[in-house]
Amino acid sequence: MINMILVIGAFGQLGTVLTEKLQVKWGLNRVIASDLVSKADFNGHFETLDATDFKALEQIVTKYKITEIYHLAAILSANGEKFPLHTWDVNMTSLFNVLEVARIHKVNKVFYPSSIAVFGDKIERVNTPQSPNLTPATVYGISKVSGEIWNNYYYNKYGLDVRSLRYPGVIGYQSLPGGGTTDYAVDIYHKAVKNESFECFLEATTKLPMIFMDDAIRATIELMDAPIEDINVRTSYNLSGMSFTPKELYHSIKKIYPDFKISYKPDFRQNIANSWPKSIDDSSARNDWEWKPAFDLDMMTELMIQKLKEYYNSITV
Ligand code: NAD
Ligand code: AKB
Repeated sequence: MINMILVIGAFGQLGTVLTEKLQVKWGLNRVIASDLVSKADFNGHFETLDATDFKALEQIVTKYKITEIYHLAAILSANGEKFPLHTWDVNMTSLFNVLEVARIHKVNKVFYPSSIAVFGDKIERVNTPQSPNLTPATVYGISKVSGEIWNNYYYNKYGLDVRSLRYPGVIGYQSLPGGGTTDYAVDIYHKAVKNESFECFLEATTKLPMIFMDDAIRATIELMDAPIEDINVRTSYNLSGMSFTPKELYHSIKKIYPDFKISYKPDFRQNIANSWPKSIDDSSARNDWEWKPAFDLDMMTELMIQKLKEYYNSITV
């Protein structure tokens, strides 16, 4: 059977990079990108889609005979706290639509991104295990825990092959983040490269799990490619890249920009960060499908700065 891929939320921080990788892997004609609005410079097949609209989603799935869905659309942690009920509605309605369309139209595989936001204050915050007591502090986290449990239900009841990762904060040069608590770790690089100082909305010592975009995308593709018998976690796999504080990130950047300046002005996002783990035990992913991150903090900093310099030079000439 020909594999046909649908990416929902294709123009977000992760979708931008994942869609391109999937186009390279499967070919331009096998990947359908979708999002709320189109983008003029996008190269490939695109459909405008609000994933909370069941009929619109079903039409795309039948039109292209979709066999695999990457459901990336969501409202993230910081934006979610501004409109809790709307966030619940978007995150859950879109997931139910994806699960139901996939079940009815016999889609082979679904990818669902979960998050380190699923953990709450009842956990070991260092090396947080795969299956602790989940009591998330944000509506975003509540929606992700609920999503994980529904995925598990669809797998057990209908045999739907839903696979999922609990991404840490994702850091990449290709796209901007969309309203999360870990966004500072992308924004800081842009400021450094533009020779501006950076005001951080988290305290200097707030350690959080993070991952470089290349590792996050590779993990996604490796998980989706893994033989079905190797997938033992049907809620969502813990995934680890690295862990650092804003101060440690600042010092990594200062090795390249010694005059770079940072100040700290914590806001409401500090409380969210305080409820999240400092580091993650991802041994289930390592054991089941041989996950291994490649990037540490200094390697990531070097590449982020090199790529962002190229980008800013290209738009100023
Ligand atoms: P993002 O906010 O950058 O992108 C989300 C995309 O979804 C946007 O392009 C948006 O237009 C689209 N979208 C929103 N509502 C939609 C709807 N109703 N219908 C269709 N499209 C809609 O998010 P991201 O950072 O790319 O994250 C992608 C997924 O990964 C999300 O589910 C997020 O929870 C998860 N995740 C991200 C991170 C991270 O650090 N970026 C970490 C953990 C989990
Ligand atoms: C956010 O900060 O909301 C996301 C996430 C870790 O889920 N980056």
